[in-house]
Order: sequence, then structure tokens, then C-alpha cells
Amino acid sequence: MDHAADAHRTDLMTITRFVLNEQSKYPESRGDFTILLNHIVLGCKFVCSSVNKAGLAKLIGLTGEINIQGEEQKKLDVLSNEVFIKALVSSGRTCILVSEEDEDAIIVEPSKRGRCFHLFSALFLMNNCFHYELGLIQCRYCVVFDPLDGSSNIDCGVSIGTIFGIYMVKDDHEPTLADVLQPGKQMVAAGYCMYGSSCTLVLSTGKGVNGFTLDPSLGEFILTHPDIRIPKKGKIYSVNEGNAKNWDGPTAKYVENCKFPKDGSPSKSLRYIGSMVADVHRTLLYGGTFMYPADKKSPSGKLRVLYEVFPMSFLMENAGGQAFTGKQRALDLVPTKIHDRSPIFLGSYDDIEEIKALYAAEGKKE
Ligand code: AHM
Ligand code: MG
Repeated sequence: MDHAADAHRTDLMTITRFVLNEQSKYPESRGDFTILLNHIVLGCKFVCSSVNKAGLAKLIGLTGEINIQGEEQKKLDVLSNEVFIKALVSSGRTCILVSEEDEDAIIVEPSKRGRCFHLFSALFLMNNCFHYELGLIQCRYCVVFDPLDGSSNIDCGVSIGTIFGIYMVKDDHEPTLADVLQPGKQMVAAGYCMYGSSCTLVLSTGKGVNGFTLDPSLGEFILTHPDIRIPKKGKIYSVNEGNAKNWDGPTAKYVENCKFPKDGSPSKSLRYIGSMVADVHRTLLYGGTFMYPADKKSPSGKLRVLYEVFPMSFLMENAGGQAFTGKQRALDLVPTKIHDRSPIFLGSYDDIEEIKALYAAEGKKE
């Protein structure tokens, strides 16, 4: 490779270039989404830099406060939450935010909501004549996010990440919880940023999934994983087996099939990091399943619908995989509270089909 020439490359596909290219396909687009995403990217870079120097800066450790999930908060969780709230509010494109770390939704104050207009054009038939109308619709965004997921892994240097999902509000009403208590299929974009051996941002705006790696020397996310497609069937399953004694029948049967396949195929490998972003990232790239099922102790599972289950399910489906709750397609769920939880099985298309079949068979027995 010619490193001298490489050092002067300015034609790299940065995330901003990529999103601008995508948005330019919509003539009515005014750049609001690009601005919002740039602020999310800024938050990711900030958190990445804090995670990298956490040990040095003595950020590792507990603040001593208990968060709304009843867990002790770590300093980095608190910092990341502040970073993303500030970044999102200052984008001037948001109206309501939901963070894992805050009990209540954050309604952005009117002066910071900004006003993003959306041009529309319509051709309609009236009195046997065609009419053309050009107008302006306001649109603003709701962002749901987990600022630093996998916090139990912070102190030992295992990959952790930020997860986000974005809804669009098309009119000028006062923001309410109803704007975010929407099924995941209504999201316009979702993604995660993984702070690991490299910093990787994976994004979908509803048409495929793309991965960008932070080049620390440029401070830019560069497209490194274009059009990620999850393998149709995988060789890995990922679950916290320590909960096995409390699993339901279909989960236990699926894991049994992974270890002792009856069709002569090789046993699957178990990989479980305990950090959703890292486990889902591996599942997207290598295929297989990631599960956080219901169990007798936690009938709704552990993971939160709005900012964990939905964004990851959105990415999985856009990469050609599936996401299932044990009862239904995950993206069809309608949350009733902002911190609702749901069981989740996501991954390769064929593997999730197998899990769906086990639940369907269980349903027939009942
Ligand atoms: P957190 O939001 O408190 O960090 O919890 C979510 C994490 C996920 O990253 C991971 O998939 C899961 O909890 C692991 O849970 P467990 O330790 O029960 O296996
Ligand atoms: Mg979390």
C-alpha cells in the first residue's frame, strides 16, 4: 500500500458524506437529519475519548447514586448521559428525548426545539382536474437512547456502547409521551456506537445497514462495513446460560438443539460478552442468535424496549435478519411506558425461524 498517497486521501466516505448522499435522494430533505446525526456522532466521539482515558482520568468507579433501574451508577454512565443530552438538545432538531438513565422523558424547551420544515408536494384529482399543491410541514425528531450500555463491563475494559433510535414528528404539537410510545417499526433510523478495540458506529436509516470506524488521526468515522448483511444461518448462539434454570420450554429447547443438534449438523459455539452492543455487533457480522429471554424471575426479560430492543431489532431486520419477542415481531410491540422491557431473540433469519417454530409448537400444546 502506498502510505504516502494514502495520507493525502480526502475522498474517503465519511459518515457525514454518506448521510448527505443518502438524504440528497429526497428532494424535500433540508439537512435536518444530517444535522441531528452530526450531533449524535459528536456525542459518540466524546464518549469514545472518555472511555479510552477513563482509567487515567479516574472516571472508573461508582458515583454512589442509584439510578432509576435500582442499579449503582458509574461515573462514565453519568457523563455519557450528560454528553448525549447536551448534544441532542443543541442540535436544535429534537423535541423529546428518552434516556435509560432518566426516569422521565426530557421535553426539550421550545427555544431549543428549533423549527425544521419539511417541504411537501402533492398531486391530487378534484372535480376531474389534477391539482398540484406545494406546502411546508414541520418535522422534529424524538431520540431514545442508552448512553452507555453494558456498564457492568466498564471496569474491566470490555467493549461497551451507546444505542439510539430516532422517531420523526411531523407536526407542530406540544411534544408528549405519545410521540415516543410508538412501535419500533415507526423509527426512521437506529444505530449503535461500540467503544471497543476500535470505535465503530453502525447505522440504518431504513435501507440497509452500514458500519463506520473512527479514524482517531482524522477524528472522522469512515465507511468500513458497507451494506452489512447478516448470514442467513449462523454457527453461534449467545445467551446468559446462568439463567437456564428459570427459562421457558422453547428457550431451553432451542439452546439444547444448539448443543446437541438432531439433524447431524455440528454443535453451535456459545459466545456471550454480556454487553449487548458487542454481542449484537458480532451477531450482525458473523450470524447466529443473540437472546435475552423471559425467565421465571423476570417475565418481561431484562432489556428495555425503546432504547435497546427496538434499535437492535431495526438494525437486524435491515440487515436481513429477524427479531422476535417469543410472541410477536419485536418491531410491532407498542410500548406503554418509556422503560418497558421485553424478551428478545434476534439474529440470522433461519435461526430465528427455528425459535419461532418452537414457540408456535409450545402454543399448540397449551
Ligand atoms: P445495562 O443497560 O444496565 O448495561 O444492562 C444491559 C446489559 C446488556 O448490555 C446485556 O445484554 C445485558 O445487560 C447483560 O445482562 P446479564 O448480565 O444479566 O447477562
Ligand atoms: Mg442498557
